[in-house]
Amino acid sequence: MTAGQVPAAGRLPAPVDAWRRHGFEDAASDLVAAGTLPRAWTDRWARALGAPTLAGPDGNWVSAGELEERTATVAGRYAAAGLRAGDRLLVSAAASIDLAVAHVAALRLGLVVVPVNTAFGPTEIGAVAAAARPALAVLDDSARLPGVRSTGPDVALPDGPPPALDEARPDDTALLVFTSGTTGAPKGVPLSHANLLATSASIEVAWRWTASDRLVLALPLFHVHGLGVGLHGTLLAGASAVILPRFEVDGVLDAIAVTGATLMFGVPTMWVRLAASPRLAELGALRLCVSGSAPLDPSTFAALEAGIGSPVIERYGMTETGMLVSNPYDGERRAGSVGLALPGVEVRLQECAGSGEPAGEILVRGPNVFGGYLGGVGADAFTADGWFRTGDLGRADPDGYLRIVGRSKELIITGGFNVYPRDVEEVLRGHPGVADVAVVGVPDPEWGERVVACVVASDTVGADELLAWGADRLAPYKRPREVRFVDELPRNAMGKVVRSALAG
Ligand code: MLC
Ligand code: AMP
Repeated sequence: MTAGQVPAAGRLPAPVDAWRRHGFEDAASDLVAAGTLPRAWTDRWARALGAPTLAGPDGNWVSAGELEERTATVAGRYAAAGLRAGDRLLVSAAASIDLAVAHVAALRLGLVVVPVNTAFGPTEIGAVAAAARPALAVLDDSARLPGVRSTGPDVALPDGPPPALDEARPDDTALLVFTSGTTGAPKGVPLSHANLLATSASIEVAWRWTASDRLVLALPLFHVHGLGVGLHGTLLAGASAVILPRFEVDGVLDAIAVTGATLMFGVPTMWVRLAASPRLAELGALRLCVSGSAPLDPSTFAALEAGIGSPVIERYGMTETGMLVSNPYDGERRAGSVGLALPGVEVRLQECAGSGEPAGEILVRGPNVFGGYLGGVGADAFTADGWFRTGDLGRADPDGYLRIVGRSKELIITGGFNVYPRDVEEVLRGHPGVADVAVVGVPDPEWGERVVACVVASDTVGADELLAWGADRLAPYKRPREVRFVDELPRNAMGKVVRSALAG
């Protein structure tokens, strides 16, 4: 990679200019002026105490005033349990109002929330806990994490005196998200209050999110999509959300009909399933549908547009950066493109040295971008002049619309969940019948990519045995769906496995 090379065709327009053309006028807008999300949220609540904020599938609404009281009470319980600002709270449970309250209460007290995938078994959640050292865990099932003090999503701990609230500073860490590392140990991504606020404020502007909007939130609350975009954005806009414990096509459509929802956010697998429903046209009741976390196939985009009557907005983001690029609300929503750099975000493409390709690695900068991994690992993730290297490869259309054309990082995205090939390879290599293995993502119409293990066997071993070995040791979404036996793995001159040759 050479520094500073910006191919003319890959230069994206200055974000404010681009958005001004699509109706975003406030060039001087300071996205992080409110300081922190808890401050911004409580300001909003105070202005409309009776406004509905969150409801569960039963349709019972929690008002802004009630949300303020419930989060203050739970924050008081954390404090009475000995937790102080800066302490870490590990959170892993299905989405619910209680869970949202537990999360917002933690941010109001200045705790650092460590969200963990509910599919993680004891080994995987244990590895995160060992790295995060939480003072307390909020768990759907305490047996998942023995040895760590825990409570349920309702935080049914003794009440305590009212603690100081909403005093976190913009630079304080609010979220610590662990992505699996290819080195085996989980890699911590600290996101500051200012980072989270910048993402929420940027999409509020870009998607014209207002207090009259109502989101169907069927995403898990342990990733930035459900948490940082869905929940935080709803509360910043003073809007409301129906929180569903899991995604089901009919459950989402019923919730839209019953609650008069206006927004739905989802990963492409959700949109593929909705597009196949005979009830697809019911999504036409919404003001806006947004897809992200993985590429939306243009054929799905077209099927949705035909069925709903208007095109979805595809957007692009990352845990480390929050939201980066989005198709415009007004103006063309282009299939196969993630759109324009969001307000406040700078994007550029850096050509791969000598590749001769018009595509380059996507580099980003802005108040939404984190400051670096926990413990200073992965410092090469930033260029010398402070741009974050996303590991995604992009190409810009002449008018600045960005297309994601591949990844330079070894990552499989299945149903919007990230699978790091080496984590799965390590598990399979532990089987005595496996001499060598490469795990790849194979294109799949529903999941985007499907996890496939290419195995060089050292002994007589069947595919079923290896699949069962993986099933005993890996969260369901990481498990290989297929084993392909090969005589040897294709390697380049450096001895590195050529994964692209296996992923067909
Ligand atoms: C579930 N399974 C998966 C899977 N999800 N397998 C592969 N990939 C996945 N993502 C497994 C189940 O355990 C089950 O295994 C089998 O697949 C079928 O289950 P299902 O009932 O059909 O799946 P379902 O529970 O409906 O889950 C599908 C889904 C879910 C799409 C609703 O995966 C999901 O909520 N995805 C959202 C992920 C997300 O929020 N990503 C955001 C990351 S943030 P078995 O073995 O029992 O058959 C990010 C930044 C950004 O990327 O830009 O947003
Ligand atoms: P995560 O680490 O879970 O936050 O996943 C971030 C990754 O998801 C990005 O680096 C991209 O590879 C991918 N991603 C997110 N949105 C999109 C999108 N709209 N199109 C293609 N890839 C996406």
